[in-house]
Amino acid sequence: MDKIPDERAPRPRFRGRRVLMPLAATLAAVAATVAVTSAANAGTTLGASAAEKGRYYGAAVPAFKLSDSQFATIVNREFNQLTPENEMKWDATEPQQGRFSYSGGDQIVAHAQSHGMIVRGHTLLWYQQQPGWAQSLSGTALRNAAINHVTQVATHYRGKIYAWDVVNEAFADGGSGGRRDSNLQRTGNDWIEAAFRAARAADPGAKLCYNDYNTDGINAKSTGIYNMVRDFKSRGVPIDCVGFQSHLGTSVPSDYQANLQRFADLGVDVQITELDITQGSNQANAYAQVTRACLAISRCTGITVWGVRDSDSWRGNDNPLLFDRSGNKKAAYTSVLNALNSGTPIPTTPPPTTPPPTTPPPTTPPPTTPPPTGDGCSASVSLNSWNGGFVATVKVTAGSSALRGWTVRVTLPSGTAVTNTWSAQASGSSGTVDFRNVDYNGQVGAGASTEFGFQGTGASPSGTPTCTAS
Ligand code: G2I
Repeated sequence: MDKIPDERAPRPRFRGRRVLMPLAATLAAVAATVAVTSAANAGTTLGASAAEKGRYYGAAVPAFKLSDSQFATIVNREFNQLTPENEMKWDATEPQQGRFSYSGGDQIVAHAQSHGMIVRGHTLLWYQQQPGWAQSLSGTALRNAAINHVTQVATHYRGKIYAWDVVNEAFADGGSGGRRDSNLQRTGNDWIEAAFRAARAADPGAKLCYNDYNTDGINAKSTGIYNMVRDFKSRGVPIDCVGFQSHLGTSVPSDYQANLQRFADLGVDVQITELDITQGSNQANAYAQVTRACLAISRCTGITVWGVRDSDSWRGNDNPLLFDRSGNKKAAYTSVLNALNSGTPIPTTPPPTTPPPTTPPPTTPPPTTPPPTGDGCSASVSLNSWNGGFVATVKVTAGSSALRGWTVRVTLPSGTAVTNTWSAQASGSSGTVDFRNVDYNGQVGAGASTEFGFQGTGASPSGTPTCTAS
């Protein structure tokens, strides 16, 4: 049986009991209790009922609405997970390159923590909601900026995020099953795995998810994502979960549960991340179907609705949420609560007895001695290492003459392998590796710099790389 749901979550407090243990222990313990005491313990709120089934039930919230008392009352009463609706997106967190702004996201994290709720981070990289400066970048500059963004934001929130939507909406709609064209995609097909590796390095305790929409049934798009996840798992790219946004019309695809299950069978958790369903005669029933599908899958760890009241929804007049514009519970709400309370409890895996790791990974600071300047260029490496792997960012600086091309030689410790390189061409994957410039970054003005990066498994390289102009 799968272990549910999470050994890494922050410490939540659920209604009615002070809990000072990790979410997994909490939820599994609660589920175990429920298994023997049955319906007498039926929860009276979405969060409490979901917790009894070993899940969370959450909502997307914008920071500014937390001071709306009607909104906050519902949020605090009903949910045990929050997702910032916009506050952790690239345009919000890095409005100018290298200048980070965390106020909105911090506010939501603080609210969640003080109310015993966990946080889903949304989202590190997305083709939309990019700051203007990123929209105008391409190639190496964009790749490096994107990886830096992932590293900085995930580091800022390290230890506070249950799961990150590392990459959002990277697959195309329609029948191709392939990637969506975007500035990020044009930096190379490996941009998604580079982002996941950087996120893992920055916050090894967060679950790392891929998140998308129109993936709720078995179709070309969800199958494209399924193939990517299978490939990532087979190559050791760190992915832990897949988010299904589930912005639904009036019905739920008949193969909704089967689709979630096929992903779970790949060895990742699944989560419903942005649920909303058009109001109509089937709304309450459709909400119950989604709830039951999640409860039927042991690796479905929770559900998030994309807003609280219908007036909070991004979907105009669809009225797709669980509370009406006055904050009253709708029929859909009751339907979800009943489905949560009547669902089968999760198989009761005993709570983990060892606490989750709380120490951040060792981060090796960049070397402080200036690199050698022979041969017309120099290279310095900055490392983000963790137990078993690393991300290296290498800065190549021209000497007093401009470069027309460059090669950086790195000696890897025995047992270390390069698994992924961007903005350079690697001569091999182990031992002494030469990284040559690619077309767009060979020319570097006198005294100017460019960057490339690589990721690897095993111990990180420790010596100073050499740079040769060509
Ligand atoms: O579009 C619905 C969702 C689809 N999946 C990814 C989600 O991140 C996305 O959420 C929506 C938010 O609900 C909207 O609130 O994403 C939109 C685009 O980021 C959000 O709208 C934007 C407006 O377009 C901007 O004009 C506005 O500045 O919200 C921004 C902040 O209020």
